[in-house]
Amino acid sequence: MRISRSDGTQGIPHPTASSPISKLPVNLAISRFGIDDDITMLADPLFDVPHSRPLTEFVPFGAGVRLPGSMILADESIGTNTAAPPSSRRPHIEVHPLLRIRPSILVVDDEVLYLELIADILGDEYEVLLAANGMAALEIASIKVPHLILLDVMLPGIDGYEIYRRLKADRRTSGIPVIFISGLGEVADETKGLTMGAVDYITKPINCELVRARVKTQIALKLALEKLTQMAETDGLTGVANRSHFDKTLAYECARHLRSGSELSLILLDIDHFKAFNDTYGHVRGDECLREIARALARTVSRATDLVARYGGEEFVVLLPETDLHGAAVLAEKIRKCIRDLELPHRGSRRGYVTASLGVVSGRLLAGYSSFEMVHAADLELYAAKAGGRNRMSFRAIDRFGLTN
Ligand code: GH3
Ligand code: MG
Ligand code: MG
Repeated sequence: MRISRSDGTQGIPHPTASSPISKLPVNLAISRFGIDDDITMLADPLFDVPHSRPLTEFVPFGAGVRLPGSMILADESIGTNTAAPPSSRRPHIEVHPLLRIRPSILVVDDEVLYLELIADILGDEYEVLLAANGMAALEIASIKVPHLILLDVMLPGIDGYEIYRRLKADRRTSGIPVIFISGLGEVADETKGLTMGAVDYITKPINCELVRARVKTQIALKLALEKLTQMAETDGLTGVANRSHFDKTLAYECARHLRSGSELSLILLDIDHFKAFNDTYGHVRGDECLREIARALARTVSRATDLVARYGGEEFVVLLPETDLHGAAVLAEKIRKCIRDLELPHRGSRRGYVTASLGVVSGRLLAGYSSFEMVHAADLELYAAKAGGRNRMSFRAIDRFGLTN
């Protein structure tokens, strides 16, 4: 049992080295409970967490400072996963009930007094991250993906407008709302910021209540939008990703793998004799069975970059980026066994339990590919698994997606 304790100086920007903030400790720990790879994060000197491991400092020296008591929601697999498209790759995260995750806000200003003042205004309600220059802001934003950014327009070197453009050009940060803060109180300046797409504009000298109120509104909007997005991407019955989200992610991953030249794998899974299951036990039990299978899949597939989705009816897909055929086949076999070992009774199947068949394909993509060639190839393997007697998998390496027609 241990809690990681680091003295916050590691992340202090040079200009604030003498600030009282630098002398306060930051305490963090990440813990995994149980076998499901659920992640629980705690940040408090009072807690001793079993199986915890220290969180590596993600803000390089001189780049930024994290306030004492702030909570970090980041695991190496999430926080540094530059390939992850928004919201699709979040592993199941459970937050200790004693410590609710607070929305995070990145404040960017070269004036240390303003950094401290805004941190003071917002620190009680939010996790506040601070950056004293534009490059540090871009780095922290891409790693932490805060809920909101307060961005000073007048920064040395790259100004706030340019930082804004770069944030919007990066897929990892483009969805973060930005409020500009500026001493330029002219209508033209404000109009420029808002026209670029900033959600609000605050002028210096700042008013504490105004900052609090405007931030509160934008955070509420952001959280509501995140919830809506999550609902739109989730299958209502099983809770895993839905078909439309899978289609989008597949297209994204195919394009990314075409550029990188690395291998992409896909598992297509179909429950055996499911019509007979419904006929025997009714559709309500059928639905419960689908939920059980989805849970088993989510448990077995643990990498943050993998995606489990319901393809339709009693078919599921697992998309495995940067994975070769060997890795995909090992996982598919683990899934097959896990479903069989659930021992869900099925009188309509000669095996007596619910089983599934799986088709697995892996390959590299060539220009001119169609992402659905992959699904089609996995479908052929699934058909082979069914024809071979069900409760099994069939796999094939295809290193020339794009030339299969
Ligand atoms: P096979 O082993 O060849 O896959 O046979 P099967 O019976 O599983 O395949 P078939 O395509 O004949 O039947 C699929 C069944 O899945 C039919 C349909 O009633 C059932 N099903 C599809 N979606 C749902 C659902 O959302 N809930 C329930 N309860 N059943 C569903
Ligand atoms: Mg089917
Ligand atoms: Mg079936």
